[in-house]
Amino acid sequence: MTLQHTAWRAPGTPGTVLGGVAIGELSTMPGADWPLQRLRAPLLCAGAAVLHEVWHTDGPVASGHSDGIHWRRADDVLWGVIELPEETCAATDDTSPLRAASQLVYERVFKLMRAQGTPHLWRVWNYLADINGESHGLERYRQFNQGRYTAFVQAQRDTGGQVPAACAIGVAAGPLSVAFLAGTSPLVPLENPRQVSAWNYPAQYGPRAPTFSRAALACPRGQEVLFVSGTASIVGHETWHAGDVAAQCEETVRNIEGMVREANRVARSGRPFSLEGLSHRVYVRHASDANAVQRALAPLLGGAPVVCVQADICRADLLVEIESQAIHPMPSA
Ligand code: 3EB
Repeated sequence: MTLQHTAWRAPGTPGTVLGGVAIGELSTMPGADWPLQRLRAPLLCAGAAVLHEVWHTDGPVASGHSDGIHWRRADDVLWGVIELPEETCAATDDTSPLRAASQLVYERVFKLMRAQGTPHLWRVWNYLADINGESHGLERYRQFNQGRYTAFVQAQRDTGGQVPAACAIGVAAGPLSVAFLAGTSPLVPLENPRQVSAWNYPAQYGPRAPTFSRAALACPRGQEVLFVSGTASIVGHETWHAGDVAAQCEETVRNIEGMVREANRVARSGRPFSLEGLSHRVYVRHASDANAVQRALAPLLGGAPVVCVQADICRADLLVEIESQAIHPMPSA
């Protein structure tokens, strides 16, 4: 099978679809008969109200609904999407609804992965409402981290090291929304020498550290995919350039560059990964910063495809976050 990442402006595409995401701010988001994540956030630099990004495959697919997860399986890859309104999750004395919802979502994902024989979680896209809001005495992003961490522990999975690439992003409203790619083969997790591993963040960032790798290489049959996780202006474990969106863009790109370098030390697909060869999704906290972000990034990303979305970042002092990916063919044996 092959996996392609393409963007287009209207639903409907040739080939077989594994799954995808619709990004935009329509009151009624488009539907699909394949698992589609809805990222309910304003597009900042597209000529359309809704943009689709779709993973294609050229082989046969199996689909299903399990525990609220809409999934599709093609050969050695599983794509799934789950939306869970946290209101449906009961709070207890020490568990907020969001924390409970986060744990439940990941428990369901791990259960499906076991059933499908795709035990390796490659990449996760997490979207939650009001990510910087506080309730139950804790910022909501930190509640999400608690629930995610607990699910990893209970599934007897690594909570540092062999963990997926990911992003965790805030939207105005809506259910907790998680999309994931899992596979039959292990990923190669990558860490950034400029940054403390997120799973090692000190307790000042919350009682449980985030469970993600800075980047990962995954190998669906015949291909090598580089997933660079959501990346921000963090050096060591600290936010740099608070209040300066252009400088945050530059620091973020330095971090992505670092990950591209790490990837090329271990990549097996031959042709090196490069900043210009990645496709990027940029989350901008303030829509009014969109032009400044585009001006800062244009000379750095060398004309690579960029999609800009207005969304909240998981630290209140971060103004921008960028995630990137590229798919390379493996040289045939
Ligand atoms: C950071 O570097 C920024 O919790 O899954 C980036 C990517 C971030 C993933 C996650 C969070 C996550 O800490 C935030």
